[in-house]
Amino acid sequence: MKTKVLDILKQNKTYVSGQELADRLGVSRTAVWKAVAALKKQGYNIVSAGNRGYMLDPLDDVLNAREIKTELPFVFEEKMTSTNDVAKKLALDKCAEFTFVTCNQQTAGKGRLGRTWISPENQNIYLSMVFYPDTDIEQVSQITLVVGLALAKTLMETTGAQVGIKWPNDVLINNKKVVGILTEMQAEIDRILFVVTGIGVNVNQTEFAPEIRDKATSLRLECDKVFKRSEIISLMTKNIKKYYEIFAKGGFKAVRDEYKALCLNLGKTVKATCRGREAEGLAVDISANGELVIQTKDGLVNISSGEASVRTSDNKYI
Ligand code: BT5
Repeated sequence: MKTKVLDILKQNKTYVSGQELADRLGVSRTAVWKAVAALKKQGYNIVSAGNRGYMLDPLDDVLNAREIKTELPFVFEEKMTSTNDVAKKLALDKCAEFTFVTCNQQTAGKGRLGRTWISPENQNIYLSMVFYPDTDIEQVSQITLVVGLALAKTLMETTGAQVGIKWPNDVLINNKKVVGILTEMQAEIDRILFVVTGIGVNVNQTEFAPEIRDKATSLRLECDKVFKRSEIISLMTKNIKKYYEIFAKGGFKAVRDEYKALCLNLGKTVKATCRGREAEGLAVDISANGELVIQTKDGLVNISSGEASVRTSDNKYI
């Protein structure tokens, strides 16, 4: 009943009277009123105006299991500590490949190297997907690049904005971070048990904490529009699976050209650090293994993981 009321409200961009809903569904107006009250409790912003009836706020962005349209298996919960941690538990129980988990809020969102991912409720996407790669351990870091590419493509398609990838794991719009990616794995010496890649997308957030205000942004801030997280999730999970399958079959080199075309580092001066080693110079290539190739004053240096800040045209490092 609730679903049917919601479907009708979604189809109509304007008010639908309680009587019309009752007639179409063959129930009483009280039953309609109760269904609307229950939907509101679930977070749907249904406005009611006197005798005009009910309307679903067109800017509504409710994320729940029902709104996510996908063929992939997934778990949704309102709140999780970190979607990566929940996905890792599922992977230990051998869930299907491409299972994803997502929620409205993380209470312990993680960045890389023990950093924090700020994860306020009901505005952004927090999502992790499980993979069982049949590759060498050295290739696992390439999964971050493949997922970054899938995300950049998704956001370009969704927003039409100029989206770029900052090697290895950030997706930026206007030089500000809109997506962060964290890949974790469990492995034995010669066997990968599973890989979990977590993605945070700033979607409708408009205020950022002072410590990240200068470097973070959201789709809403950049495009001046409210986006529906469920639609982005449907598309991004499809794209991640698509690009992962290309990678699983053909290796990173199969997606390298597409990655390079969107990589912001290339042709710019970069400062890279990898486990305490530093390299500075012109970023000239992304290798067939996904390494950042830097022309330093001492010759070419390949960096396989780590950070790489990029010098922008106004001489700032981002
Ligand atoms: C990342 O780390 O960018 C990886 C972020 C991965 C987050 C997802 S959310 C779903 C899944 N579950 C998790 O627990 N994590 C993943 P890193 O490159 O280390 O960047 C972290 C830095 O980005 C922080 O130190 C802040 O400076 C900044 N930051 C934190 N929260 C941010 C946000 N919401 N938007 C933009 N920047 C942020």
